[in-house]
Amino acid sequence: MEPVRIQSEEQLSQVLSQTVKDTKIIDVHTHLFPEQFGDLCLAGIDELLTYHYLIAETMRQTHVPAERFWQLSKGEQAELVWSALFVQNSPVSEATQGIITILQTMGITCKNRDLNEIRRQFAAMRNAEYIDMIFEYANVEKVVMTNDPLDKREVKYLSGAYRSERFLYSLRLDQLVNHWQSAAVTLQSMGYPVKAELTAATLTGAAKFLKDWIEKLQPVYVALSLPPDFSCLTAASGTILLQEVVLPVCAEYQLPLALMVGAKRAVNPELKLAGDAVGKADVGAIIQLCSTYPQNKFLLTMLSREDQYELTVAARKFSNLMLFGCWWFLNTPQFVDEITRMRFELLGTSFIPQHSDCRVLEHLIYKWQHSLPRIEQILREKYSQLIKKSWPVAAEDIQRDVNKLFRENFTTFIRKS
Ligand code: RAT
Ligand code: ZN
Repeated sequence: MEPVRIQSEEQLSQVLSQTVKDTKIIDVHTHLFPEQFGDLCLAGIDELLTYHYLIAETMRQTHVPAERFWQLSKGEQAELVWSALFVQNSPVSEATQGIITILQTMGITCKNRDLNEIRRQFAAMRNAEYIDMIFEYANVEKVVMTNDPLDKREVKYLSGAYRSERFLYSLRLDQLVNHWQSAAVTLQSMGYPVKAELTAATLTGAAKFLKDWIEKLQPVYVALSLPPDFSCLTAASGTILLQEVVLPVCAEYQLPLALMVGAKRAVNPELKLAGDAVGKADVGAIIQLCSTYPQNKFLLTMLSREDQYELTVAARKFSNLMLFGCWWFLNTPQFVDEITRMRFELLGTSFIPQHSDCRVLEHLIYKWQHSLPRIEQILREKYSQLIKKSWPVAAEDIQRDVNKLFRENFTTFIRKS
């Protein structure tokens, strides 16, 4: 049967929205954990309010010293955030609007802005199907976790036999690569024959650690965040570990390396997780990696707005480079719109438009509800231009494209040959 051509703007909008609704998302980078991971599985209003994005904003609106804030219990911290950002001020920032989106979607009322009332409503909803319900609201099928066996709180769960179709492993190497001195001590305690100095035996020991965890977890990719000043040309221990250990092991196992570049860690260490900032990085270093290691695959996102254009052009040149997401401070309406538009215009549909970076389960709702309509709107404009120029656009074309953007570009990229 001939595919049905879309004839009008109205029909286009209807088919596109329905297709987006019908396409279950694979969320390629989150910090979520399943219930089996005990206290690492975060959910509920107090966890939502103590998200580090909101803590940073609270510190600007109150005069509470950071040290005092960290002495408070989780519930007290949540109360302070609520009062500072939702009662004493209007929740206009992206992260505060996210909370409002979650409340509205879940049908939670907050007429008197009473946090206890909201807590009661959240508690009343918790049941065995709660996680299913949140995934359903967000239209997400699978999420990729961020897993670090060098994290003391996490390793006990990773050592078990947990496997799930919904929560996929990724092996995060920030501790190993960016903090080798302390990682070496932990590796020694695990029985790996490594030293602080990067001797040949130490590099072999680090590679063995990596291989053991790849075999145990079967991650969908290996991941690493890099500072803005990352360069392949330095003799820093991180650069050596990346080139001598991580890239060869990734190539051997045919695993993509996800690089997240441009976070300036702990510019205000008092704020802990909330104390990281951003710096412009060097896209030249990424080009060098992609060309020097053609047998490796790179998933890539950069944090600085200023890097986005160069990075998108770089992606045109290397098929082993897959861009993903508008990361962290770029996950705001303005930047999602700007960056996604540019990517469509320079890369067609060959990129992964967004990931959520959720830390708390219900984040899935707002992160996707805020970005999806923007991506959909840009697509609508592009199809509309095609239709106006008499190019045949069929529902099947739209389904193929949307499926690639939210699922297949990722599943194809991680597939082993
Ligand atoms: O977005 C975040 O929550 C950041 O703190 C980071 O976790 C970042 O996404 C990362 O993965 O390093
Ligand atoms: Zn993250």
